[in-house]
Amino acid sequence: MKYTPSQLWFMDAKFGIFIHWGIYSLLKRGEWVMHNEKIPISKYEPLKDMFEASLFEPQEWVELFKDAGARYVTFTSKHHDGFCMYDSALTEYKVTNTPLGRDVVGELRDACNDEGLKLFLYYSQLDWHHPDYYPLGRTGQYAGRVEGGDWERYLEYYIGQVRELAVNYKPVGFWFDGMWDKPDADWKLHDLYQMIHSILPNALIGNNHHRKPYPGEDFQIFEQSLPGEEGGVIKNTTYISDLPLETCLTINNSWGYNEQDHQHKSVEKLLEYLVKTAGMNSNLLLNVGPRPDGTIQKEHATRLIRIGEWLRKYGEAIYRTRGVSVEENYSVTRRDEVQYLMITTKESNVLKVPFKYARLHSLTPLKFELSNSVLYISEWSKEPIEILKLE
Ligand code: JFZ
Repeated sequence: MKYTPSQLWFMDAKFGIFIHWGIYSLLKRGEWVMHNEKIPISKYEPLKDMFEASLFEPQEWVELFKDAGARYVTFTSKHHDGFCMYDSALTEYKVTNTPLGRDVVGELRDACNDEGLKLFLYYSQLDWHHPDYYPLGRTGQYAGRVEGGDWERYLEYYIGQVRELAVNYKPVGFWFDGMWDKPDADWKLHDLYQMIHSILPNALIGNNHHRKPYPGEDFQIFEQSLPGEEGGVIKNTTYISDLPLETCLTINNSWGYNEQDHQHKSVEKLLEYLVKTAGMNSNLLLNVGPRPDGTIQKEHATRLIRIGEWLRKYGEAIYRTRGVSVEENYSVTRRDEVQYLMITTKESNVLKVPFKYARLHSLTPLKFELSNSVLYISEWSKEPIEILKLE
């Protein structure tokens, strides 16, 4: 497949940060709280009048993400609850009408520009708030909307919002989600994608619909599992296209801030995901769910800092590489003639490896011998992942 310069940049970037933040954060029970707890709009809407976020500092967020080694950020401009985290001209249900009263997407875009990170905008096509999102799909039946909205008018609204996001914030791309709520509905995808590419010809469009990519999409998304893996709760397509790939992952089990969720993956586990996604020729989009005050919980901030320390030492095995393979105990990436063998599981110290090369040296301090494509490790290093470089 011939890739565009934007797609090549994306595949070289390898690592991004996902941000789920909105008025749902105030309830500290994740981004699906409105649906999961059957909260009607009349009870949910007043949350916006409590959204102060007094410690919201986009510069600090972006400095942390840059320090983590991320090359881009994907931010929730509107999630399923329909609340807009930018200054939309098409609704009053927006962050500029809260006590915070600031254009969060605008300020994040500026902070990203200042730090040289690129910004993608997540946009939910599913909307539990809009009166014209009708007939209802699999979700949103507890919102208490009047029956009988006008679907064509909803399509005009959501495509209109994506247009204003494209024109006003010029993101590097869009990350759509929610079509799975009404899988057989006409979402006017062709018009949507054409409109975006007419305004931003180099924009990268992805859609988390869990199906084979549609024409006009520039990268393929996998949720919470490696490309090709069907996945757990969330069923991904096992079809892997030729498009650039991205795997999105939570650090714990929640996208939006969830104060009860202490299932934080270890740094070692997160590095294993980074190495395995790279071996699968995929990017890793690692999520944070800031707290209602705008700060990022320390369990997640410290893990990002540790990932950044690792990438400053071993980033050559990740950035600007392409995936070769993922085996049980190791993954392989390559850049031109150089290959990187990254051992993720230190069970056996005898590894059959697909290499005959002589010029093999390790980036991590492990003691080894290679003979006839068998690697004998006599002493492991203290590093969570052993890296051998083949030239
Ligand atoms: C979706 C969102 O619902 C979730 O809140 C988060 O934004 C994540 C990144 O993407 O997660 C999904 C997507 C698809 C299904 C369920 C949750 N599905 O098809 O059942």
